[in-house]
Amino acid sequence: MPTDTTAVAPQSLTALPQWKALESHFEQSRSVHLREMFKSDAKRAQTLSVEGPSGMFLDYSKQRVTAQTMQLLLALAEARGLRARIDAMFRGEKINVTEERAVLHVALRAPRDAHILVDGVDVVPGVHEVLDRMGAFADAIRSGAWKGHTGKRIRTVINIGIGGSDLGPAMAYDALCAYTTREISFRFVSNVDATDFAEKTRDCDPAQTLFIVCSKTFTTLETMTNANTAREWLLKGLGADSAAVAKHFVAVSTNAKKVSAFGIDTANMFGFWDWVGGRYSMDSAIGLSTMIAVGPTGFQEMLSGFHEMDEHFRITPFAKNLPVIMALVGIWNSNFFGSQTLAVLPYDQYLDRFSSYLQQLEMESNGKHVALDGSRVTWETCPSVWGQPGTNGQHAFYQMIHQGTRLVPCDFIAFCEPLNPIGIHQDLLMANVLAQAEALAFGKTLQEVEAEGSPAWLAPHRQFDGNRPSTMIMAPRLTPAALGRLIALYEHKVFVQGTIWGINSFDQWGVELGKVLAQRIIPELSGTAPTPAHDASTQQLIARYRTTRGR
Ligand code: G6Q
Repeated sequence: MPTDTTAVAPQSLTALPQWKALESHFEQSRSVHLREMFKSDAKRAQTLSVEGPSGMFLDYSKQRVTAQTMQLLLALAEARGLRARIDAMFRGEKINVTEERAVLHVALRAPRDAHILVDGVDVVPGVHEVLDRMGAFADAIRSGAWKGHTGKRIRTVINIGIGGSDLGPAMAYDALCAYTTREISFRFVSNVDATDFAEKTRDCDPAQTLFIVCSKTFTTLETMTNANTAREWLLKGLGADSAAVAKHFVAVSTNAKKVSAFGIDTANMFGFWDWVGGRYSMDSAIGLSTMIAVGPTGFQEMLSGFHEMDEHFRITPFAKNLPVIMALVGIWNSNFFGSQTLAVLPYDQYLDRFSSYLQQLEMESNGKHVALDGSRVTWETCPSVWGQPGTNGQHAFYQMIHQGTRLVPCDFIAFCEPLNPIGIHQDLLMANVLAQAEALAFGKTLQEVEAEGSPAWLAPHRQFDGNRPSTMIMAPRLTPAALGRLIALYEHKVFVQGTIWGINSFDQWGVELGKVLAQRIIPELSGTAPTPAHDASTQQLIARYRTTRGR
């Protein structure tokens, strides 16, 4: 088994004196209401807030923590060797032990003059070489210099990929929509359900469509199926031979052999490396659609934002370190308050897909029950992560957050300056996010409800306990750089939590399982395989499918 010199013995987590200290602190402080915490400490809002890079402000004073809680959590982070783990990641050590890989998404946004070594080789020049090629290609598509097979310019870019090769680019396109060219439309096909491909291409002209096939492995069932369908659609639409593929397909992959075998010239391939995990890859060549949409300069701004947060994470003392604080607050909620979930609620319509993106980042990274040494963890790990933009959610699921029986910690994300300054919309948006966080924290007592004139029988229904924790992330404006900072914030938060839980945040064996399971059933559905041998339930469902399809 590969050794990782910085890994702390995972079994020790709940036996650590720092953990025990947190347990007794929890027993003493668990029933204190946020109302009392604010009343007894006039400086609480300032003490439990921190300003990060470029005005990114984190107010966690509405979390059920005190300065002492934070000190104890910080001591736990130290005991888990967080400093050494961060340094090991940035040094390019192979901290992804189960895949024997370095974890270097931070190298994707390192400046040109930086040096980061993997197996003695500096990876930074390679990163910039690919960025430069992407830039030239993006410019050619944006300017119309790149022509399709019939000589027309490209008007639709379709990214074909799934999971880490889809969620990041799709999210970033929405998030940065205000900065995108409107000359080209961008679409994302991921699902193996043909509906996805059919609906995304129904109004497209093949002569003006470019497919970016994004797949780290270039073997993923969904992506290869969609890519093959796209090739057939293109050739049929153009009545052309396979030479047309070169003008309408590019690939983003680490697997040049498979890319060639598909028929894409490797001159039209943009590479990345095994030290970039799928869910950490949106700022690699996987972001080619993003770069075409916002231009090389916009993409570079996004990378600078990522890098700014990387540097903040790397050098800022933990007590003022945004990702560390967010991670520790999350540990407090999950492992001590026992919350099973985290709602991420951006008050910005452009961040419509942000929670889906985070869902993968957090749940695929830290949804693990095996510790680094192979033992089973005896503590909770990743909560389920979900959400959608406010104010929409307020008219749907917030009821449960306010008055349900479970504790649902929330991350609110808000930007002060609107990107579409129309009327008073922005003030209304901000008033809502502030009001929600306030109501969750302070609630409304029975006395307050009765004082408003509610009859006694109705008052309990209108009463709010409050004491429901939330963090507010407030930034000046949603820009490419701000998006980079925000994503890096969550990436590093995930890493800190994985370090404390003693798990590998960078493998995904659960995903690998899904990639092979269906393979066995495919021929059984078509009736070409010998009699299926499954459990009785699966057997009955296969039979039913075959009958319905007349097989
Ligand atoms: C991400 C995961 C997973 C992966 C997809 C697509 O971290 O590994 O979501 O990105 O399964 O894989 P390919 O890029 O290899 O097609």
